[in-house]
Amino acid sequence: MRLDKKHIQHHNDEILNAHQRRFDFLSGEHGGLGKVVQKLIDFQVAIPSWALGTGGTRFGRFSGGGEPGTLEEKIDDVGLLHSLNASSAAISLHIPWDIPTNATAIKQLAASHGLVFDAMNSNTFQDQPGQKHSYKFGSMQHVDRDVRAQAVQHNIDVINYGIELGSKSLTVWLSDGSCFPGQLNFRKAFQNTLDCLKQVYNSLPGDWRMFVEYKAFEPNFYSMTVGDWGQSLLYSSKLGPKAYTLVDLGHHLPNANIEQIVSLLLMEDKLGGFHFNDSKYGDDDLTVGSIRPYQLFLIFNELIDGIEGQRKTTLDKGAFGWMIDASHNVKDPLEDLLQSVEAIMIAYAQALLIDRPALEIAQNNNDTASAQEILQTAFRTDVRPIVAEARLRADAAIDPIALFRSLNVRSKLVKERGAKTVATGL
Ligand SMILES: [Mn+2]
Repeated sequence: MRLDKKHIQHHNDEILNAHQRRFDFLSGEHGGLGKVVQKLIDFQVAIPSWALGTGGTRFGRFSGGGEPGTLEEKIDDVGLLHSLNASSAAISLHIPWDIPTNATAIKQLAASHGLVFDAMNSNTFQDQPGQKHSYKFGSMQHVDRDVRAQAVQHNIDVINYGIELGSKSLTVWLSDGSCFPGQLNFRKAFQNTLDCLKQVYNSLPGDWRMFVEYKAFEPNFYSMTVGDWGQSLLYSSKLGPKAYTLVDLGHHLPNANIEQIVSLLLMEDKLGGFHFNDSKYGDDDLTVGSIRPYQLFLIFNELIDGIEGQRKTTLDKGAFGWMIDASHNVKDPLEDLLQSVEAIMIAYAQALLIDRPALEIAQNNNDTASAQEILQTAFRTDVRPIVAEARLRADAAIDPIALFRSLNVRSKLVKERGAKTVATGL
């Protein structure tokens, strides 16, 4: 379904006065909010096709109904999100779950929603029907060269689908690893994986980038062949300048200092992008900012310091892949995604309010208390009116979830698509 512009207009008119009062108060407190608002308008976060349906665990899955059953419907859902928040102008596809049968028509449909295609994602963590070789014991690390060749060819196929759609990057996440000591020769696994990644890298078009995503554990529970940012950085460094490390917030061991990892990857010009989510225990794939909003804020602090501070460019220039990678087991996926994008925008806005010159002085004076005060003053500012103002200026909804609910979007989708549709390939 498509949102009628007049619904947004009506919604905004109804709450405009209350919003304006809050935004005016903040404008009085902080100078230069116009620039902050513009940065928020320019910042776009991609939505992955697989986050549009209900997720599940290995114990079960409870569908909410009305899920997009086709690639066209997935694009429609991201289009809906984008018309509500004006911050979700890209969709990230997963092959083989989203193979386009008519790339031209799919591109046109996406363009009609104002969407482009973000990173393409390959899948060598599942066996597909009719597939010749099994990935049970890994893909690119596999002891059998035929399995490795199959994994390489799949990634090349994914690149070719992406070329047709106008994508410019490939994300490779490998579930490869081992569950028990002795199962795997670590060095051979690394070498095999590197050789395969090199073949994929050599198939990248000149203007493409490749993101090597790491994960500490699961589905393998003893070793992962791309297990942490050090291993990913090793691969991406050996591959070349088009290869980067991708940070998924849920893919670290507990209490890892992700903001420090981000700052070092940026310094080395090897940060490819992000998969945003949140977690309490592991790869929980919870709504961004729902558990550790301060960590998210500290990450944006490093992003701004490393990108806008050192390199004189901004976060919105398309040099990085920003994507949500979450799973929604108990919430409406579309509401969850609206909350996730909002949380990202809030963290970004708060980080933009940090008094950077004062922070640098505090650091140079070893004034630890002041440094903390400066960060937390920004973090404790309620910036939601700034984020809402960015949406208002971009012709989107001041309160996207309220509008989503008042229009009964989900029940309309259930009516349109049925209660038993399944969106993901999992
Ligand atoms: Mn991810």
